[in-house]
Amino acid sequence: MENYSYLALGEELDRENWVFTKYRVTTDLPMEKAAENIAAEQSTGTWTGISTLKDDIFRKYAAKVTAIDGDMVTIAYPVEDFCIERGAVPQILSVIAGNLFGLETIKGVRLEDVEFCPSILKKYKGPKFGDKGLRDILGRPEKPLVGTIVKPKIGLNPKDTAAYVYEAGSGGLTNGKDDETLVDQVFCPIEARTKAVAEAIDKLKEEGHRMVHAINISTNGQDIRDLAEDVQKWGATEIMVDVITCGYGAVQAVAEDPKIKVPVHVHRTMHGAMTKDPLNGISMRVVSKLVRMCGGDALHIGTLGVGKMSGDPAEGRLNQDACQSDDIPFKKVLPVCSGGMYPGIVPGVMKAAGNNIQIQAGGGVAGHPRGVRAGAMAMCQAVDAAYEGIPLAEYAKDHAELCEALERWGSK
Ligand code: CAP
Ligand code: MG
Repeated sequence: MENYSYLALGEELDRENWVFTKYRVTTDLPMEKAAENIAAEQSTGTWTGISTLKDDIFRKYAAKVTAIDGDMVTIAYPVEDFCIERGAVPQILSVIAGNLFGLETIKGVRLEDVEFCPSILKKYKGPKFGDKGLRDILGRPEKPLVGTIVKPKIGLNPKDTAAYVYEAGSGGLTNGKDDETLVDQVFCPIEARTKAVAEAIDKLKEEGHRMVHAINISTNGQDIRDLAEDVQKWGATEIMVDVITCGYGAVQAVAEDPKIKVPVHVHRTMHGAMTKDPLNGISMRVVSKLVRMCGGDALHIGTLGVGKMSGDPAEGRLNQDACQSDDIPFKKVLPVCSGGMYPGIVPGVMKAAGNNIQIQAGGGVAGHPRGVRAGAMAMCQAVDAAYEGIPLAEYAKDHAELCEALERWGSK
């Protein structure tokens, strides 16, 4: 039994055949040792030398620590370690983000990034619609899409949900969505809600306004595709999946279903459990890359340090890049900036994230002093002002709804 070394510092590996990962590691061990522990545990090793690990197995399947820069460790995994034919994210995650989090010798480890090789990417289809597809549906080629989350997040019945959507669309919003905790509760059955919202959206269309509303279908793996097909039949114009609670396979199953012909909005509720700690967990950038592979058309990326949810601007930009970069062969995911949005912070978000985003406000629409329609108008006015480079205070002089929103919440 021999003890193998997983260190290959400085070795240049072929990007066609290796998956590269970056981990931020906190440990009392020498960093090289800690990095080797991770590479071993996640590929051919375990806590001791083993008689069954032969040279040829090690040579073909062992991960390699190719760089250490302070607390940042690069580990490359041979493509053969992944079961490409089944193309499954669960197996990928068990390799790049599995047992390593529990290792006693590692005090903290955060998977910061992953770069997949072409043979793995080829097994995924990416978004059916992507940012451009969504914009085409809505006839809005350049300005940020402006949306709302129906609030309160639970409690409204189908009729009141539809009335909210109609008011929001009448105020100019392009997107509506269910909240992450609403699926098919007794107070708001999904069939009745979907049909009522579809009627509201049809009415808006007759009046000349295009809008989509994402119905949350987050449910068990064995049911989610059927539910997606059902809500589409009942008139859904978009579908929403909570990716962390449902799993990437759920997004993929729905997005790759050829019968599904509406975009998939991906919510990331519970992501904070793994993304929030800077020294432990999994970065949102990794989540974003996997969602894009699995076919999400729009994905929450945070408000780049401006809204109610934590998340710094630099991380937000990395998430945005994962949704939008040109270096992978998929359509681009529309980044969604949501969480504590209100008109006064719209320019800050657009300054940080640009125009190719969906800006969304729940409380920042429903909390307007004159109700949902005025709240929607105020959000659209804020987006128009920022798009045209006009300060909000000036624009508000002849836009009453924006003026009222600024009086209520201010700006920053
Ligand atoms: C926003 C929201 C979203 C958050 C999630 C909420 O509502 O509906 O779920 O955006 O955060 O319930 O908080 P408000 P993230 O506009 O009323 O805040 O997008 O960061 O995952
Ligand atoms: Mg929500």
